Amino acid sequence: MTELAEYFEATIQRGDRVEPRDWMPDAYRKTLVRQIAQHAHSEIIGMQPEGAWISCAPSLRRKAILLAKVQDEAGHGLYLYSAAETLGTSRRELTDKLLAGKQKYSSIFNYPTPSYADVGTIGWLVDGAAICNQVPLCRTSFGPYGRAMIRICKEESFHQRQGYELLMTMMRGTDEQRAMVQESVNRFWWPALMMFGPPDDASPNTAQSMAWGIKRDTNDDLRQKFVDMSVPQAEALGVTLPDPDLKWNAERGSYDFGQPDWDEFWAVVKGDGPCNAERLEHRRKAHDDGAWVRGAAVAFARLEEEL
Ligand code: FAQ
Repeated sequence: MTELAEYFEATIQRGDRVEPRDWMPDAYRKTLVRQIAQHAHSEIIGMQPEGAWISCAPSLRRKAILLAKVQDEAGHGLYLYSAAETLGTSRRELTDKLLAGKQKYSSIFNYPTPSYADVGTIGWLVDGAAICNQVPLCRTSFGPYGRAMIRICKEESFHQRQGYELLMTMMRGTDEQRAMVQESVNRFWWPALMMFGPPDDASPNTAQSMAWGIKRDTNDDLRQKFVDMSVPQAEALGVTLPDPDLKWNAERGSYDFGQPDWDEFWAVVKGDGPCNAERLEHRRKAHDDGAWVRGAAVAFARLEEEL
């Protein structure tokens, strides 16, 4: 092992951060770019399902909250693309790969949002799952990624609370509103569990990512934590979770629960989900429509250099 590789290993073992100018194995860099890019793309594509409700929000207050949340997601995408740039990959390169279907984004954003209650359910369950997954990532071994996560997690907490508060308000409303919430939770529960990735024994990346301190917990451990956290919240809300196998296991001090449909998960990840084509098409159009802005920014930068 070279001196540089030994220094890298020692940094990881001490639990210290690896910084952009430090030597790192190519595979470590590649894994980070893969995970950070997928995460950034998820934030940007993730603006679409809720963004569709901004113009139809039922009050000015709800509209202002939703607008702020969706803008936050754009900001999260930018922090993450910036973190990836410190590893030597440009945002342009990553965006091109996303648009060419060569890089992934979270499966959850390939599900439709036909009901206004979905805005609340996404906040509660999707942001809730995101927090569960991302709080440990604040301690990830790569400095810029961990620091971006700290800021993102603070905002995700607000997102989760606004979703839960929206659902709570609907649950205090009419029978029809309560039915809307339950229907939405029924659709989003299993896809939310899928956000943590495949079961550990079908996860090719977990072992190495844990050894490098990129991931701090396994997919199954985080999924369990999310279930344990969500069940009392569902009870307080007055909704049922659509899993007949869900029950408290006193011995383990955790809930037992059923498995999501993993065939559906892989189909969605491979591009065959209900909204994959629509999400990418929308993103491509937004990218093309924004070409003049990027062109103007480059022209302005050149002009400044000349002055
Ligand atoms: N969807 O070996 P593993 C948000 C892929 S939160 C799609 O277990 P890994 C906030 C995986 O990439 C959502 N693909 O992989 C928000 C790999 O494929 P590859 C984003 C998935 O990386 C809320 C293959 O399967 N959060 O956006 C998924 O060790 C509301 C094998 O899997 C993050 O990205 C999936 N669910 O673990 C925004 C968090 N799961 O690349 C708007 C950071 C797995 O080898 C509104 N990422 N795959 O071809 C992570 O923690 C990890 O990357 C995991 C996957 C846990 C997602």
